[in-house]
Amino acid sequence: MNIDEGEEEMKYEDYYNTKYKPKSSDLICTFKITPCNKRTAGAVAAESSTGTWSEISTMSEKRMLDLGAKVISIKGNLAKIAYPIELFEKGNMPQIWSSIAGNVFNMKEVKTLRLEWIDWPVDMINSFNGPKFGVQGIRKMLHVPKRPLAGTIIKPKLGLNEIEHAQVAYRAWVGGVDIVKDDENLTHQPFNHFDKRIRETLKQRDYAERITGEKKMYMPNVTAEANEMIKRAKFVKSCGGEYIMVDIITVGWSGLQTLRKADLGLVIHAHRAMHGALTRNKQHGIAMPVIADAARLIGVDQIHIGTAVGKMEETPEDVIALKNRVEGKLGSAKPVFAVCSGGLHPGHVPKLVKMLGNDIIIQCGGGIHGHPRGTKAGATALRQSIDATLKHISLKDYAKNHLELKLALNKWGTI
Ligand code: CAP
Ligand code: MG
Repeated sequence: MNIDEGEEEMKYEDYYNTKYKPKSSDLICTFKITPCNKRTAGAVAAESSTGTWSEISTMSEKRMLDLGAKVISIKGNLAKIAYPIELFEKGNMPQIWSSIAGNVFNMKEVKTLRLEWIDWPVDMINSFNGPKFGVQGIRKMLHVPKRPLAGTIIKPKLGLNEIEHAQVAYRAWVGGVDIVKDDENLTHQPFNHFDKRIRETLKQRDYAERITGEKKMYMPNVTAEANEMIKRAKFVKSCGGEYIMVDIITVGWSGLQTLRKADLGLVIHAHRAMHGALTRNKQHGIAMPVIADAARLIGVDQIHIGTAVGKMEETPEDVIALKNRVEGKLGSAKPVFAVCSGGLHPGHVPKLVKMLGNDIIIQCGGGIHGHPRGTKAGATALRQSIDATLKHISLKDYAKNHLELKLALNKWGTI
């Protein structure tokens, strides 16, 4: 640290400043730090703002600390750090994360570090596009004002050709799902070309809409290099598509911002493949609400939040907190539609609705395509389960005169 005449050598503890009154324009992070004390929290504040490990001769200590982040509180292993907004480039999510979620995770000063929560200042929130549609916009597009939406993922994840893919989608739509999506790793493979898949599947969507009289949606996966994503999204739009899905972690904040800023008028579904590498360890990494905030500010319309009852590792408390976060107040950003997916089948619906309410999209992959009578019956069983739940009839009773649901419960049970 810089040592003016007679100044003491600067220390990480200098970034600890509980007398600092955060401005409303500050961005405030809550970190779980092990061990958590003035030095370690100060080190996180320094390294994520203006400081480094040594005194320097290029700036006075006062200027470094004035502009720098301040540790404003330590409670147990949680430290709150306030960042003057001047440290960031508004509207630049990659830069914000390079600061608050960059080097700090690898510093020897801390044994483990987890970014648990961000309080975003309005100026920062307003520097992003935010969701274009959100929950109400999607419900309006689908003409489904209240009930949970039913979705499926074409399975197997990979391997079907374009025609087979489209036929499975058709069967799911006529069986009763509202939304069909590509799986997270299906993009443009030798056995399934993007453009042909989109054309064939949207054709089947149109047939399914005519047969059922219901609005149906297809979510093609546009995950790719940013320019290619824009090209693919424009192609989806040119074919009459209304939705795209993107793997937000693997494309990164820059890719997602590029896609959103293209403002193509398409609903953006955020798949979070790879999030577990960041979120699963409760001592080290980044909590999912922080990732969801960033995706929402950039402007996704729906996002996976987990299920607590399916195949992925998460607690009901985490899933409920995440649901509350994605639809809760975040400046003027629209509420984002929570997507429950991962090991779900029709027997899970009552528990999901009880835990999370009706504003959820229930997606079943294996839980539809693994139905004893096949995809169409699996989709029907999911809709029957949703109908029973909304009518407050037990699935067991409803299954007495709904064969598809009965067969699903025989195979997978209910909880
Ligand atoms: C679910 C899924 C989803 C996961 C993602 C899969 O398929 O398509 O990608 O739900 O997890 O590939 O596993 P199944 P999360 O219905 O067959 O399990 O929603 O937790 O991000
Ligand atoms: Mg998947």
